Amino acid sequence: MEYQNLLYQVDKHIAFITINRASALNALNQQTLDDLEAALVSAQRDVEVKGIVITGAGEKAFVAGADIKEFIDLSQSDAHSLSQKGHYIFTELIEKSKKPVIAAVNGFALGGGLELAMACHMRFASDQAKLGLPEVSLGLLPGYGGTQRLTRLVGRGRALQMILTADMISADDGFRMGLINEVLPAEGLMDRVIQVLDRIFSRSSTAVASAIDAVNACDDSSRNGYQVEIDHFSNLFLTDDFKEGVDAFLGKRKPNF
Ligand code: CO8
Repeated sequence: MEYQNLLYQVDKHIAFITINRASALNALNQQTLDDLEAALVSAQRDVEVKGIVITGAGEKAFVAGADIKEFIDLSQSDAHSLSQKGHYIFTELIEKSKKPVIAAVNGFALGGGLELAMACHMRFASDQAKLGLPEVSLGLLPGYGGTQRLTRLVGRGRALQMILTADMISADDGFRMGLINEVLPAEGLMDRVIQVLDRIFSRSSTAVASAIDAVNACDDSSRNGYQVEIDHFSNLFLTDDFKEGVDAFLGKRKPNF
């Protein structure tokens, strides 16, 4: 598969998706969104892939937002379709992914870029990263899920402060408010992300997928999250991984999932 604006590489069970428009600070134009969708579908279909990392090319930016230069030609209905498309990719292909998805936030994560990071299951950031939802400074508001996901992650007061002021915050401030899992020196960022994924890969992938779905149910008003947990928990009793996990514990050995 040829991608115009991203790099896709699979190594040791990890699909690395690198948004590759460094000259535009990796802004998500429509082509990049198409590439991202195709790369995520490939990663989901590839049985060799157990986890996904999303990052940005270059040292300056993760993703500096949707491509503002494309906005000029958009009608209201184009903007609606594009927002809807972004929501589909971020929710269905990232947030609901059965394989863990980690954002390696290597620089500016602004607007649609922070929204992309927030759709991922975890966010690890370089100490140089800057985060923000600057859309109101353009006469807009976040359009790829930011009003909802930021509010869930950091609470209404802090979400509204970030959204209404349009100010950027540091990675350390993002860590303090629960937006960022860990802050690392830039040179150690990817090693740490790989280390975390390897740790997850040593666990039961079936249980991991169920846990992601149960946690997602917390934000899904159409489902009772407690019931989802009960159903997944009991269904896991039917799996080989459960038998292996318990057998390994009782036999005082490492499980072989
Ligand atoms: N879109 C298009 N081009 C961009 C973007 C962007 N979001 N961000 C940076 N660039 C381009 C610049 O135009 C510049 O290009 P050129 O060299 O051709 O002039 C190049 O990247 C380098 O940028 P700067 O020279 O501005 O670099 P600085 O270091 O001076 O500043 C900043 C870095 C602070 C990150 C600055 O570039 C900036 O403020 N960028 C815009 C950030 C922003 O407002 N993002 C939000 C966009 S809106 C959005 O994301 C909505 C999401 C929902 C969409 C829903 C569907 C429609």
